[in-house]
Amino acid sequence: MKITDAQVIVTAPGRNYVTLKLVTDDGVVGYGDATLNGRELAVAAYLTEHVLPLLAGRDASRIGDTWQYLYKGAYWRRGPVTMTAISAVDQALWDIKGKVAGLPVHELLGGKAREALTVYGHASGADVDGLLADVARHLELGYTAVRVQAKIPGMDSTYGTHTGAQIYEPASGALPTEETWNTAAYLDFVPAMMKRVRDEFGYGFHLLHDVHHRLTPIEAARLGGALEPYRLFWLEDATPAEDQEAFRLIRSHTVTPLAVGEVFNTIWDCRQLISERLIDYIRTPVTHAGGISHVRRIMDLADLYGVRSGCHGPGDISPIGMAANLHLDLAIPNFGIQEYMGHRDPAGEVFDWGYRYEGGMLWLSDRPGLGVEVDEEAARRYPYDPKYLPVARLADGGMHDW
Ligand code: GCO
Ligand code: MG
Repeated sequence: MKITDAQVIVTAPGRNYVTLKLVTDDGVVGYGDATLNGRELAVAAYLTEHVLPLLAGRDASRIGDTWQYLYKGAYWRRGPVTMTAISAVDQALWDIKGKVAGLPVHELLGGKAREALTVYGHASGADVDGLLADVARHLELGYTAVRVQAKIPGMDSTYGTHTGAQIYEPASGALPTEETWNTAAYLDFVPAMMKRVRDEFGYGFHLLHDVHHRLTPIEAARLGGALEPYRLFWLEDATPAEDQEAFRLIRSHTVTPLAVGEVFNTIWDCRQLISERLIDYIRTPVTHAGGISHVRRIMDLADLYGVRSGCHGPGDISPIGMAANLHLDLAIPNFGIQEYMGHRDPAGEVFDWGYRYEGGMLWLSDRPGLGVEVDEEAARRYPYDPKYLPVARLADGGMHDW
């Protein structure tokens, strides 16, 4: 079973997505998600120029060997662009293997370890009242876990919040928009926001919050302590994620559970955090960290240390990458929770995905492979549309972490 054709599909149905399509000599088609928000064409070019020529004629059944060939063979290891490209190949090969076997990928990973996957949804608001209305909406929809964010008073805009019914879209503008960040205002606001949420809705559901890497370790320690009465499921990305040792300081001050890892791309980024038990949830998704093959190794390492999964699942991971997360989630022993934002219209015109939301959980269909099909004609109707994530500056103009 040889790879005879390969193609990179760039399309923007609601937002940009990069998809790798591999075809075998038997006509089996596999898809992989290669979307790296704001840097889409770097991965598309990496695949087209440096990976596809190496795949022609390779045995599509040898997923592990192809992975090692692309990882070790490049000499330049790791990094988001490389690891997203390798991930796309890995996903497409798992998709092909599943289709050839007539089995969903989770069956190839050992089969279901649970029936469905508990997800958390995103509630947000332009103020706390707006947030409360959105939390109520999520609870009515059956969510048992809700991430809460609201616009911080005194700041012009706050990342991760939306006002309309559509899910929020982090990337906007042909150039990055600039947001002004104020740590003191944020640290005062978040505990008060959490109190309002618990006072209104009680403790019968999980509450999560994302800091987007904006605090120093001691600030994060203070926030974690201040949030203890509200019993968070997790506090996410409290500090810039590349500084693994920072978590030691946070950990020594608070029992609020910690999650990190959506920007990681290999097991090496997570190793110290996991083996020193500095975190509770590892968020590295299939799309950005070498695919199912590599993220499975991360989750295995995490399981040894009692760390559970909480894969990144924003709208900027395509339905293919989302499905890949879900197949892995379904099979691993240490599943924790799955982020679920959904996809903006008209993504459904291009991608036909085999999972559905019901009762606070995502349910995978029995479709073989990853279970997502791509309508290439529809993809052509939505050409690439350059968009960037915003940047954060302080009031004095200095760049801030995010
Ligand atoms: C999350 C996130 C996202 C990211 C976005 C970047 O937890 O879902 O932090 O909103 O910022 O995916 O591309
Ligand atoms: Mg996040």
